[in-house]
Amino acid sequence: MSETLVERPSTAVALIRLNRPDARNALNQAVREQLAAHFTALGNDPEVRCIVLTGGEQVFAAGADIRDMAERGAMEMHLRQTHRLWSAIAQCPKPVIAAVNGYALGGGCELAMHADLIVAGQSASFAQPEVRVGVMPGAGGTQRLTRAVGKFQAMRLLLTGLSVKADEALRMGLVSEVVADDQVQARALELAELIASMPPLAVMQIKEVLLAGQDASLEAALMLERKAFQLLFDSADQKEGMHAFLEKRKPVYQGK
Ligand code: CO8
Repeated sequence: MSETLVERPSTAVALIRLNRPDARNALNQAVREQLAAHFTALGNDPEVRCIVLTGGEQVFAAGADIRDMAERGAMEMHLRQTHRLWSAIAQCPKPVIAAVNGYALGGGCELAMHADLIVAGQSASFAQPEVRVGVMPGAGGTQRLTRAVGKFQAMRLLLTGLSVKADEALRMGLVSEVVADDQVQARALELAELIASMPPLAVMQIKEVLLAGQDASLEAALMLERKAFQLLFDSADQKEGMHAFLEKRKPVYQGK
């Protein structure tokens, strides 16, 4: 049985499932390689308009695989070049929704933060406990967490390894929505279908500009936004969306 599974709940929505329940979905190199391959393939598939990532009903992911790291040296870790695998997820042009039940710890929390939306179950918990095992986050935890929740909450989590439950994570800005535990996947898929019904070129431009703009000056980011906004006026979907509104009918988007 593969450690990650891909399902297609509909033509436009793909669901990636982590499948290492015995190790609480800990991320070993095989899982990271499979995730990179899935996100690359689905990102390139013109039929796919939104991707949901889940660890199932019990646990999202308990972090990088500690058994696999415990005896490694610095050069071995360096030569793994795992940042290239994480980049494949970060660079996915389609919106990604993390559906989080249970623990999202360490690399698991970092994985969730690679998504564009996070839907969490009421009992989900988030933490960056790397400091408790002698290291620190290595897949964006110090940076993406700070961008999501600000310096003082990020420092609290990163320096202590304390975990936050879903409601607190929502208040901090670390998750998008909290729902009942048994509704997480259903709600993530519902949001995915809603996003998939939107014009895909506009959706991808919004994602690209929002993420690139976060790391640019306001002036540069506003220019990125303006250029992307103007670019969309060359799309058939812009004409369709506006004409459909004026003609009081439902738009039919083609991604062109
Ligand atoms: N790595 C490897 N195995 C794990 C991990 C993990 N992170 N988490 C759980 N497991 C395994 C356990 O060893 C155990 O295996 P076995 O049955 O063979 O003994 C099995 O999963 C079940 O675990 P528990 O018995 O502990 O289950 P509980 O339900 O009691 O507890 C917890 C679940 C709370 C998730 C607990 O297992 C735990 O605290 N896990 C470790 C959490 C942690 O510290 N995560 C951070 C890891 S470091 C990290 O993520 C660095 C990220 C850097 C990314 C960049 C990489 C290049």
